Amino acid sequence: MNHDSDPRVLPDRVRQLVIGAGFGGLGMAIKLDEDGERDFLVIEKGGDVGGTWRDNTYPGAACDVPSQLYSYSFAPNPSWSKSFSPQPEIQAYLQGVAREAGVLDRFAFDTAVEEAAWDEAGQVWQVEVSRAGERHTITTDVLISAAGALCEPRLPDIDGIDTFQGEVFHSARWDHDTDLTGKRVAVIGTGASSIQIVPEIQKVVGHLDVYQRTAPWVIPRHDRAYTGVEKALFKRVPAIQKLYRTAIYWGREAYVPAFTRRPELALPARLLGLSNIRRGIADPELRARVTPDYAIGCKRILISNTYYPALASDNVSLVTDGIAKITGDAIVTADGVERPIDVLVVATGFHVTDPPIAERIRGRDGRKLADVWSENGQGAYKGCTVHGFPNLFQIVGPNTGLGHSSMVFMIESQLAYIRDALGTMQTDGLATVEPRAEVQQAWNDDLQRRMEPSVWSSGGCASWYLDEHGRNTTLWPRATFTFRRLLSRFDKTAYTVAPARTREDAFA
Ligand code: N01
Repeated sequence: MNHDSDPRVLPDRVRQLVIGAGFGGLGMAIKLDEDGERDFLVIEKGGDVGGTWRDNTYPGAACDVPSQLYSYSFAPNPSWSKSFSPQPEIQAYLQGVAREAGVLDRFAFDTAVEEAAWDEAGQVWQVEVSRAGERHTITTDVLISAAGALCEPRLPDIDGIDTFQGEVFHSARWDHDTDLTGKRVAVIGTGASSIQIVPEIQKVVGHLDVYQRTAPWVIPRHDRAYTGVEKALFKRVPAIQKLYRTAIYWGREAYVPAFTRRPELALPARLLGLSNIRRGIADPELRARVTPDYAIGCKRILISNTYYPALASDNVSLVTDGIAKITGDAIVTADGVERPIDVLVVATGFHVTDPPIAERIRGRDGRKLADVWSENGQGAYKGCTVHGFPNLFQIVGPNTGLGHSSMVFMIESQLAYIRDALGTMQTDGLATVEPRAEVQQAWNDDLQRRMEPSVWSSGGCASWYLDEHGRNTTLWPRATFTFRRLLSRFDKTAYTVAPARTREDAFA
């Protein structure tokens, strides 16, 4: 089926249905199109492409991976204004890539997946979607979830937060109608989002309280604008831009052993973090309160030159006492101190180890993916496929996250794997592929074994990398080039496959 005619009409059947239009879903659409697949549909609950880069519009939002690397290898952008791109540039980049690829006619925006259920008899997925209050069922041979790991805000469960009378919003749902000028504002959380927000809003608020539960490690941000000469060279001599990208890739990859096997190798980073504190803060007492008491790298390492100076400003208070409750107009800490505020910003992260999309996917025996994962934590084969869920592929699935390099590299590795899987299904006349249980188990056992010496396990911190069982089900514990190699070919022998009833029935 071709949707060129009217993308607003949802089809009844497509060969591949992709969930999400962020880096993963958009990349998949472009590659499917390149492979000659025309009969696919991307379902996106938001109104545009971009995923996390569409949603996170808070002041100061920017990437902490250089954009030469944090961009598709097949769509270099010679016009990045600086080494670490601000959010609006990344969002504009994704919009431009989507437009130029000519795939947007197969995107259904403002459309949410309600439930996707595997139909064993028909060997297809039945996907119920909703748009503007209307429900529609789409049948698809292959379901590709690119719903994203950092998409569903995690709101803090603090006594009384619902009774707060002022403005309250999550960092990923920034309320641009709220003018912070001269207001008393509180930010809860000191993660990657918060440390970008705090220096920006400090400039305009009347007073800012920053609630820190755990001090993050923050090292300097080596950011700079690209010169006109550089940009012109990137445009005229693409090989030079590729060289930049390659150099950044290998520079980042050199950090891997310090995270995975030899945390002591991170000493230079620790020293950088400590000197960043000294440079940004003069007060010894404040310095002590922002100094982390766990190994660097255990939580995501943050980069900023402006966070510590902002904390040291006259109109900012760092609050390290635990939050006891929130009243109609104030935050009360465990020591009984009440700090009145007008606006509350919660920068408390996302549902990563319990992705909400898993609540909406039902496998072969009718069980929800979330229920299967609730037993031992989320797990997949190659971060991509799951036993009991035939013809389901995930992009940025379990244990594919990174603390040191670009997720786009991981996404492109998964795109290659999925494309090869689809190609194999076509050439071998297969209706279904499903990873064998023992193969998936062995994959995850190996991952968990590799986690043991890592700083994420031994670094002495709690982090969103770990699930409720204390297992790291989010990060990839090896070199990223190893991930790419392992996913370079679809390994049919790891799968239970079912032939199509007729050649025409084959996924083709
Ligand atoms: O979220 P986080 P984030 N009471 O989970 C605190 C990516 N990202 O949105 O450390 C009080 O890191 C929590 O405290 P603690 C990046 O991968 C990338 O900042 O758990 N505090 C922590 O300080 C990043 O890692 C960019 O003790 C509470 C904070 O809230 C990921 O997104 C930019 C609390 C949450 O930090 C998430 O970052 C931004 C409570 N009840 C984000 N609950 C780039 O530049 C939580 N906290 C690419």
